[in-house]
Parts: sequence; C-alpha cells; structure tokens
Amino acid sequence: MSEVITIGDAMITFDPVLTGPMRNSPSFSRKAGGAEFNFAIGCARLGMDVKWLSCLGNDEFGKYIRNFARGEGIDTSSVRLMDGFPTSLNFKEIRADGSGSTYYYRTPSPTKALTEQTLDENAIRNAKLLHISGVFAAIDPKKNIPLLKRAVTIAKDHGLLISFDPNIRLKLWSKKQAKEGLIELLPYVDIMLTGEEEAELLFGVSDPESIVDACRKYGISTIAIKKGELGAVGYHNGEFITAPAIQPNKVVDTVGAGDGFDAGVVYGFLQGWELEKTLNFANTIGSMVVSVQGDNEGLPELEDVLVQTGEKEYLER
Ligand code: KDG
Repeated sequence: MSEVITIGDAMITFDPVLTGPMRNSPSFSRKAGGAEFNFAIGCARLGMDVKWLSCLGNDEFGKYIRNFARGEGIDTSSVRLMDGFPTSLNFKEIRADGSGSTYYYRTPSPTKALTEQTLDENAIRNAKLLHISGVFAAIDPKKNIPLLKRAVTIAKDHGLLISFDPNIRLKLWSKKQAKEGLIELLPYVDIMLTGEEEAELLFGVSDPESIVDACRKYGISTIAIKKGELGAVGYHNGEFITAPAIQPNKVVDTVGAGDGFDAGVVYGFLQGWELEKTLNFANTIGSMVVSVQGDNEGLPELEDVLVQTGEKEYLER
C-alpha cells in the first residue's frame, strides 16, 4: 500500500553546461525530470511510500528513468516500457539568475499508452493521497482530462485525498485549453497547490483572499499559494497564514522548486502539522531545490530539511 500515488510523464532532462541561450551550450548533462516525477521523488526522499503510474519508452532512456525512480525507492510496478514511443526529452535553458526555459521533445509521449483501460485502479484504491498536475493533463488533454477524472473519482470513492498543482505549461496548451480542462478537475480537489499566475489564469483573480474564495467555491478546503521569492500564503479551516520565503544560499536553477514545495505540503498535511509549520517546511524545501542544478537533484531528505529548519542538529559524519 502506498501513502501517496501520482500519475504523469517523465523525461530525460538535458541540463546545459553554459547559462544563456540554449543553442550556445556545447554539451549537456543527462538527467531526468517531469513535474509529477519530481513530486514523487520529493515525497520518497521525505520518507513516504510512493507509487508512480506512468509509461516510458522501451529504450535506454526509459530504462534509465525507471532505474532512477527505483533507486529513489519509488514503486514502479505500474510503470510500463512501451515499444513504439521514444522516451520524452527536455532540453533546458538556464539563465544567470537561475530562471530558465524548456524545449520539449515529447510528442507523442509514451504516456499516450496510459488509458482508462490500462489505469492501475487497484493501486489508486489502496493509497492515502492522489497527486495530480496540469502537466499530465496538458500532454494530451482529450485523453488525459477524462483519465484524470476517472482516477480522482476512484480515489474519492475510496476516501483518498486529492492534491492538485495546475502546473500550467503554455508550451503544451493554450490558456483557454488549460482553463477549460483544469476547471473540470477542481471539484475533486482537497489540497490546491498553485502559483499566483496560474490561479489568475484559472479564476481571473490574483490576491490570496480572492484565490481562496474561488477555490472554496469548488469545495477545496486547503490551499497553498506559491509566491516564489515572497514565500507562500496558505488557507486551512478558516485560518490564513503568510509564510515568508526562506532565502537560499544561492539560486542556480529554479526548476523543480514548486514540485518540492508540493511534496512538503503533502508531507506536513499527512503528518497533521499546523499550517504554519507545513508552509515553512515546504518553503524550506523550495529554497533547497533552487540552490542545486537539476529538476530534482536538490530535493532534500527529511533530516536535511529538519537541520535547515533548526529542528534537528547537524551531525557531522
Ligand atoms: O516542475 C518541473 C517540471 O516542469 C520539469 O521537471 C519538467 O517541464 C517539465 C515538465 O513538463 O514536466
């Protein structure tokens, strides 16, 4: 039985050796990434039992990603290697301030083969929380929105919590498609993990109170709004909390910080922590992710986060 289950694509991520326009980087370092995949790694490093539902190409890259996930302790028994679909690729551009762009080669993604017929419904029934994100939805909206609706329906029928990150990637779909598609998932969501801009796209409002009001109309009871360098704002059970950002030592690559934050909120929530402690924990994870290059290399283990938050002493090894 997994505590947390998630569904999504993963890609080979090519990190440039030079900052600046990607075309000028003479070589790249081969890594792996993908929003839901990063989230799964974040949860596993915090000590949660995680299962990831996906399809990869039946090729060297697909096998590398599956092995990587296995090495993180993620249950990959429902990750299938598909003939005829190359594993998705993502070339990154990283600017001097750590921000960047992505250049995808993921059409069609091997997750084309993940359908309502092949969905591991039993695995969903047996978890505590299902995490979904707008990246998987965007890869193939006609198939994946109904598939996600099926997954969340099974999850709700079996008492799971649903966490959701809109993760809107405008290289994958238009603003109109994103809004129409993702709104369909909101009535199933318990924990909303959103950036301000994404909330504005979905609801047409950008201040925290209005975002919370908009989410609550869909029955969402816990909301975390990610404000990047400004920290986060959270809402739960009538309580509003502003949690200041934790300043990272340096910012080298901001990709994956949101996924790490999501894993932190889910961890705190499942532990039954107060909202303030949960947001501080999640912000700390975000700050640790941005100081390491790679989409998931900076995701910390639980002990490392507790050392950063001052709850545990650093023991020199
Ligand atoms: O959230 C980080 C991810 O977005 C990144 O690892 C890969 O761009 C990506 C995607 O589409 O999942």
